[in-house]
Amino acid sequence: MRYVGKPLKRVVEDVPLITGRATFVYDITLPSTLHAVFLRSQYAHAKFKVHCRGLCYTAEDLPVKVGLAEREAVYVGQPLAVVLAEDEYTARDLVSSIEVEYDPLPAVVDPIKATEESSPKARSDLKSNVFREERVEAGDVGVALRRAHAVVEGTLLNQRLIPSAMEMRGAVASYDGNRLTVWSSTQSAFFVKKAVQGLVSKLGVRSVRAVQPAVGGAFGSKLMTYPEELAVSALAVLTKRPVKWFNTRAEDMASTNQGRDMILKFRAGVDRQGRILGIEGTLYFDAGAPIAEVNESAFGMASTAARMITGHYDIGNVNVRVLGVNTNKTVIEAYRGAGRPEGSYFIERIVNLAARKVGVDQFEIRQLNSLKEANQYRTPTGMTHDSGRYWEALERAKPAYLELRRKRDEMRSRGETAGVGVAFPAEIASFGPYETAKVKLTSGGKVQVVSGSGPHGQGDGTAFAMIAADVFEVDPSQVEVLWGDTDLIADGQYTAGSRTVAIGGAAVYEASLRLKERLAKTAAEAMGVDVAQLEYSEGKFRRKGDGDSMDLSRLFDASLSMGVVPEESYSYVQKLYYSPYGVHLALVKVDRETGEVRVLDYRAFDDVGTVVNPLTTEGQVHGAVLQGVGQALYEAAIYGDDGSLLSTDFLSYHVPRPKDYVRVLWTSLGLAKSDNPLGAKGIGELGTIAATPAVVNAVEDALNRELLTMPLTPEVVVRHL
Ligand code: MCN
Repeated sequence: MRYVGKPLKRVVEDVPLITGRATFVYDITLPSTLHAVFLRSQYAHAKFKVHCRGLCYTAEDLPVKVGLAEREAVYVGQPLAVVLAEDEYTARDLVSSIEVEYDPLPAVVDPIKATEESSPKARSDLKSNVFREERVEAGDVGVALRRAHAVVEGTLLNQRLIPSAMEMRGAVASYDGNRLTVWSSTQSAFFVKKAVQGLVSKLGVRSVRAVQPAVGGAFGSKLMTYPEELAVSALAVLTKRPVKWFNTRAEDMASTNQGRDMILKFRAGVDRQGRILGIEGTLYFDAGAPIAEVNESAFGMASTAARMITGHYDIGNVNVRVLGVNTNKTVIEAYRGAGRPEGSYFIERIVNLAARKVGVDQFEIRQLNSLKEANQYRTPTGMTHDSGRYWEALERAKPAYLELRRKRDEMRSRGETAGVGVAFPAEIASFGPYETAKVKLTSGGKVQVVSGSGPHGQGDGTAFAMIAADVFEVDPSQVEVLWGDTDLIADGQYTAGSRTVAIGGAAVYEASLRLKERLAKTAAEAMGVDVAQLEYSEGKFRRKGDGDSMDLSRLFDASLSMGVVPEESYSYVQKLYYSPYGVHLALVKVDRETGEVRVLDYRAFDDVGTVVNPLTTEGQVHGAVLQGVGQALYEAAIYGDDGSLLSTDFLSYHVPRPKDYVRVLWTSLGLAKSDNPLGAKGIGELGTIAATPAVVNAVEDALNRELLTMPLTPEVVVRHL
C-alpha cells in the first residue's frame, strides 16, 4: 500500500479546525432561537419542589419523559427543570430566580459503607445500594493462597475522574413541522437520532436527523444521549421554535458522566521466585446516582476490570466479587479505557507489590509471569485475546528498561529521589456490533467516503482517506471524507473503544474494493471488453496490451449513462475483540521539598498490528499517556461528606497543563495483527491504560514505599516521604 503506513498530516480535519472555521454546536444559531438553561440540584439527595414561572418546565410539565428528576434529586447537578428565554443570559437569570423547596435526605458518599444494610439509601425507594453483584472465578484461589510463599494484600483505589473535554456538552434542535434536526456535541449522531426519535415519535414527529458538528473532545463522556439533549429536542417540537443549550464548565463537571471509581480489596499469593499463584478480592464499583439504564451498562466496565485481573500473565486462580454500588454522585460511564484502565491498573500494581514482597525486579517478575503469546487465547476469566507476542514485546522493551534504570541509579548517586516504573497493559478494544461505510464516485472522478462512525479529534477521517486512496491508487487529497450526519448513510455507530480505524476503516476498505469491482464491470462494458482484459492502476482501467484506458472521471459519467450510480456501501461486522498491548516505561524524579513528581523519560512500546497513519497514531499515544499521567498524579473528583461536588473548575480539578507535558518516545512493535483486512488494532486508549500504573510504579520505586492510593499529589507524596 502506498499511503497506509506512511505518516500523513490530517489533511481531512486540520484546516477548518486550526483556522477557526470549523462549526461547533455553539456556533449554530438559527433565527428565533430560544435558549435553554437547566435548573440543577444543589443537593446530592433531597426531595424537591420547583415553583416554575414563565417558560419553565419540570418533568411533570412535559408530555414526554426526557430524564429530568421527578420529586427526588439524587446528585448535585442533576437537571430538575429547564427554562427557556430569548437569550442565554436571561435564561440563566430566570433559573437563579426560581424558587425551589428542598427537603434534604442523607447523602450516600462512601461506596464501601453504602453496601452496609444500615446505610441510608441513594434513593428513598431503594432496598439496597448494591444494584448488581457478580463473581469472576477461575481455578481454586484458596489452594493457591495456602501454597503461596507470601501473600500481598491491600486496598487499591482507582479514583473518580472528570472527563474534561475542551468543549462542554451542548445541543441545538429545530423542528420544521415535518422533521426535527438535532445538532449535538456527541460521539455518535446515530445514537442521538435513535434516542431522540424514540422520544419525539410520541409527539407525532415522523422524521429525525442528527448531526455531529465539529466536537472539541469527548473521551467517552459524549456517548450517552443525556436528558438535556432530549429536553431541547422535545421543546423544539412543543414550542415550534429552535432551542439551544450549552453547558457552563461547572455544569459540565457536575452533570457529564464521570469515570473510573473502583476500589479493589485484594489478596494475592506469590511463590518464592515471584510467580503469582492466585488473586482474590472484592471490587467496589461506585456507579454514582441510581439511574438504572446508565448503571446497568456501566456495570459492564467493572465486570471487565475484574475479568482483566489476570492481564497477560499466566494466573489460573481468581475469585473476585464485583459489587455495583449506588451513591449520590454523578453517574459513572465510559471514560477513556472504560474498565480496561482499572483492570490493568489493579494487576499492574499487584505485580509490583508482589515484586517488592519477594525482592524480584519489576521487569523480571513480568517476564516470569507473562504468557508467551496469544492466538485466540481465552483467559481463565473468559476474555479472549486475539493475538499477541508478549515475550517478544518484553524482550524488545528490556534494553530501554535497563537504560532507564541506569539513569535512575545515576540520579540516585547524585542524591536525587528517582524511580522507574513498568506497565504491561492488557486491553480488549474495537467494539461492534458493526460499522458502516459508503464509498462513491462523484463528478470529476473524485472519491467520496461516508463513514457511519463519529470521529471527534482522532484523525480517523485522514485514515479513511488513506485507505480509499490506496484502493483507488489516487492521492488522498482526491478523497473527500464525510461523517456525523444521519442523512448521509443508512445507519452507523460511534467513535469510542479504539474501534474506528479497525472496524470503521475495514468498512471503508471493503466498500472501496466493492466499488472498484463494480467500476471494472462498467469499464469493461463501456470499452466492449471482458473484465479479465482490464488492469487497474493510478485511477485508471487500461485494456491490457493496447493501453486504451478510462479514468475515474469518465467512469463516473459512463456509470450514470448506463443507469448505475457508482457507489457501494458496506457494513463491517465485528467478529472478535482485538487486543492491543504494549510495554510502557517511566522514569520519574520526586522533589523531596515540595513532593512534586516529574516524569523525565517515558518510553512506549505498543503493538497494534498495522499502523495506518503513524503520525496520528503517535499523536494519540502522546495525548493518551498524558491523560494516564493525569490520573496517576493530579486528577480526582472530590465530593464532600454531604455529596456536594468540590471539584467544579480547573483550579480544584487539575488536568495536566502544558508544564506537565510528558515527552513520549514511541515504538510501534507491529508484531501481532488483527483479523480485519488491514491487520490494524486500535490505539486510542492504550497509552492511558498503561501510563497510570507505569507512573505509580515509578513513584513507588522512587519512594520505596507501598502506594495504594491515587492521585499522587505533592501532598500525598510528602506524607509518604
Ligand atoms: N490509528 C492508526 N492505526 C492504528 C490505530 C490507530 O492509524 N492501527 C490512528 C487512526 O487513524 C486515528 C487514531 O489513530 O487517527 C485513533 O484511532 P483508533 O485507535 O481507532 O481510536 P478511535 O478513532 O476509535 O478513537 C477513540 C479513542 C478513544 S476510545 C478515546 S476515549 C479518545 C481517543 O480516541 N478520545 C479522544 N482519542 C481522542 N482524541 C481526541 N482528540 N479527542 C477525544 O475525545
